[in-house]
Formats: sequence, C-alpha cells, structure tokens
Amino acid sequence: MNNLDKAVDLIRAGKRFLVTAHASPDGDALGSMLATAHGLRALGKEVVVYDRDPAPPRLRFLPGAADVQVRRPKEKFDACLVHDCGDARLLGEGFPGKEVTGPLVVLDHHASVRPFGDLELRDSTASAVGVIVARLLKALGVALDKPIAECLWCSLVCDTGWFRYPATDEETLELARACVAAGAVPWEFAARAEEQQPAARLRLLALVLQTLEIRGRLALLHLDDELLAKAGAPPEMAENFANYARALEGIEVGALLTRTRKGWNASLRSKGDCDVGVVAAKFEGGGHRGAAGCSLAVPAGGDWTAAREKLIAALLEALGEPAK
Ligand SMILES: [Mn+2]
Repeated sequence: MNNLDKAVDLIRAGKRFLVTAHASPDGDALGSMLATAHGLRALGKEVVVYDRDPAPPRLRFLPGAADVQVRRPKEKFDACLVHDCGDARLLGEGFPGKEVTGPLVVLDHHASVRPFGDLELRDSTASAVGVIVARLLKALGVALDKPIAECLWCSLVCDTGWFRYPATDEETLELARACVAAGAVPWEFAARAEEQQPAARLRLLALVLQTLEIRGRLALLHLDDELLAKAGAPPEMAENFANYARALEGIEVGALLTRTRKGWNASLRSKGDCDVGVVAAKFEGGGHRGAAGCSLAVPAGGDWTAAREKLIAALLEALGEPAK
C-alpha cells in the first residue's frame, strides 16, 4: 500500500483533524493547509487549523485564513496534517506533542529535510505543496470547489513565482487550469495579494536596495532595525527582497542578510547551479535549490562582522568564487 492510500485510509477512519504548517506561514503553507481544511470539512470531518503565527495580512482574504488558530490546541486529534515543512523545528517552539496531535501526516516538497512524519507524502519535484494536497483530495474523492480552488491557486502562484520557477510542470499548470475552472480568478487574487501593498513596504525596499553589495556572482542586501524603523515596516515585509539581488545581470545568488537581536537571518535565492538549500542546511536552515533560508546566532559580545563573513564565505564557496 503506498503512502497516499495509507493517508486516505487514515483520514476516512478519523473524525477530528489538526491541520497545520510551518511557523510564519507563506503563501504555499497557508494556501495548502487551508485547502486541506476545506477538503476535510467537505468530507464531514471536524478540523482545527493551527499555526504558531497568523496568516500574513496580505493573504488574510483567503477563505478560512482569518480562522487560523494561534492558541495551542490541547484536545486530542485523530491525526495531524502538516504542510510545507521539512523539519519539525520549523513548526516553532511549543508545537503540541503526539498525545494531542495524533500521528503526523506530512505533506511536503522540500529536498533538504529531516523527515519527522509518521506518514510522509513527500515529493521534492512538486512545485508547491498545493499539488500534493490536490492529489490527496482527489484520492479522497473531494471535488474542487471555489474555496479549495482559491487556496490551491495561492499555493501554486506563491511557490512557482507565478508559474516561472523550474519546478513548474504540466501537473502544476493542469491544476492551475482546474482551479480557474472551479472559480479561482487570477486577477482577483493578484489584485488583493499584490496590488494592495502598504507604502511602508516600498519605502523599506528603497532603503534596502541602497545597501547592495556585489562580490563576484553574489549580490548582498542588508536589513536591520534602523532601516525597519526608518521605513516604519515590520521585518516580514522584506519577504522575497532577495529576489531583487538575484535578478541582476551576472549574478547567480542573491541574499538578504537581516541583523536581528539574536544574530543574522539569511534569505537566499539562486538562479543557477548553486544550490542554496545545501548552503542553508549547513547553518541548520533549509529550503529548496533556488530559495532557502537560515540563521546564524551571534552570542552576546560576539563578533557580528565575523559571523556575517562566515555566511558570505559559505555562499562564495558554493558558488566556486574565491573568498577574499
Ligand atoms: Mn513550499
């Protein structure tokens, strides 16, 4: 029996399910877990959607997004479906134990992972977790209705960069077509998710772009509390700013290095042979070949510049560039 069939049996046999995703959910995490939640409810199941953090404001219009519970569940579930998460630590501190969650069914597409599920629906070739959710819902006989289609659309669009990243394949586009047929409206999603940006985000971008530093085929951007305060923006507004660094001519890897209270956070993007997921894994982070993230703690009294150079040296090494 394959894992998909096992998951179908587990879901058919259960009544109450916890549905979750990695902390600080992005469009794929949020869209895929909400699609699962709608699908399970369509089967008459009781569902609690939990995440350590609420849906990002720009995606709170998605059906069900406002109901994501951040209070830690205490009741017992028959099983827990975990989305877009290659490492249990990414669920965040305080994630409930098995006595609450029941067995963990992991739906994920990360390649660099520490598997932790009791049942894994893992496919590193899937362009978004929404693709894996769609397979599961199809196997369960759940029809694609409008709320499911809108959530899956969000998952697809966010993780494929509007259908352009390398994992975008026929299955992705066929699912996208099915979502539109079921009522997802591409421009409606775009207009709400991307054409309502707070001015503070653009102000922050303008400040961050001025920090550009180029080292061979590596382009670096910098972010810290001072820039955030100047722009009046929260740090999550800088999501995907590293894409601007990657998009430069002659550059293969773009990185946004954020100085936090605890150390450096690196948001990494690659467009060539350099696998930034592998680099991030060296610092206990993770992600994909083309997009990954990691952190490097700086202890009190530690050397911030040296820590930053350590990250940069790892990137230059992965790029085959001489460190200087
Ligand atoms: Mn994802």
